[in-house]
Amino acid sequence: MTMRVVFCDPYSQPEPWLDMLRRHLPGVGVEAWVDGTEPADYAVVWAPPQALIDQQTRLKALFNVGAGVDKLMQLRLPARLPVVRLDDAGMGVQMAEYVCHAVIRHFREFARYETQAAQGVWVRRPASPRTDFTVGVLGLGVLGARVAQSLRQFDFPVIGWSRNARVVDGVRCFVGAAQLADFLAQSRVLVCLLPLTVDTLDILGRAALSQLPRGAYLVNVARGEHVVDDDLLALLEAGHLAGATLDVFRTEPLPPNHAFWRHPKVTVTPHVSAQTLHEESMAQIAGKILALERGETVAGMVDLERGY
Ligand code: NDP
Ligand code: OXD
Repeated sequence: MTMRVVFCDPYSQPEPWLDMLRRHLPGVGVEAWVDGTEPADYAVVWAPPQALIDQQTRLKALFNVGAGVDKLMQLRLPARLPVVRLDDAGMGVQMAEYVCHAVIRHFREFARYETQAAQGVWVRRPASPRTDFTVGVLGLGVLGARVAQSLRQFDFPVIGWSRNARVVDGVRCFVGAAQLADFLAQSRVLVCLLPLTVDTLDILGRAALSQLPRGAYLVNVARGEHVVDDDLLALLEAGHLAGATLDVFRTEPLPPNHAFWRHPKVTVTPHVSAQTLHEESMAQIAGKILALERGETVAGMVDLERGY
């Protein structure tokens, strides 16, 4: 019987994705999922409805067209269903350039120089010492480790925090809740690259953000739900935090009346820090489908218990 793959992403047109999957899976039946589609062997999804899970009872694996599986974790998934997320697939380099840009823009005061230039003002500011400009990266997974290593290329001291002990070249690593306070106290810039789970929801509220050194800067490129918006705004107003670059929000698109849009210390981008690339992601997923068919193991398996 011909192998069948269904694709579902309520937020995008399916054709480009289907074309690429078909190209990488010749001889396989690839179709867009609609309510009532016959059970298939594999599903490739982003934020699918519960109906897909309920109706696709023969799936050998569910592939998430993204690195974060928080949307999938809101569904009722059969415990036996293997869930596979994107593993870099071209996102690492994008995340590295986005975060390095945000950190360097802050460190080198480029926003101030842009304002000066617009006013025709020639004023040099003293260079800041780099050795005590420590960047802390929350999450040392596929993307966090890549970002931490990219920041090291600019000689910033880099520290990282994860759930289990990690070794990342040139990065001082902190582990678990017990070492979070110590990690935060040393982070002049805090970069969030955690998955959204019950443990990391609201993690960047007043309690954690207050532990950053006065004048610290926040870069959130993970999920909006990590940050308690009002607490961040209050700490910016109080001058405890110097600013924030935010790519992700609790509600996306960010509502027009949200304070972040107009806040002078906040830079907003529309969830673009690392975009899912059609070609790279479909090639990776197709390769993994073929590997699973050969009985091999694949990277990026999600642990449904821990939620990432
Ligand atoms: P990974 O699963 O590879 O890494 C997650 C890291 O977070 C791991 O180091 C993990 O620790 C750590 N972590 C998880 N829970 C905790 C916890 N409770 N305490 C401490 N550390 C924890 O994910 P990726 O690097 O691939 O992606 C990270 C997130 O980035 C995604 O989940 C997604 O939400 C977001 N993302 C955003 C994009 C955007 O465009 N804005 C694009 C792509 C992803 P351990 O190593 O011990 O397991
Ligand atoms: C992802 C994302 O998780 O695009 O891949 O946010």
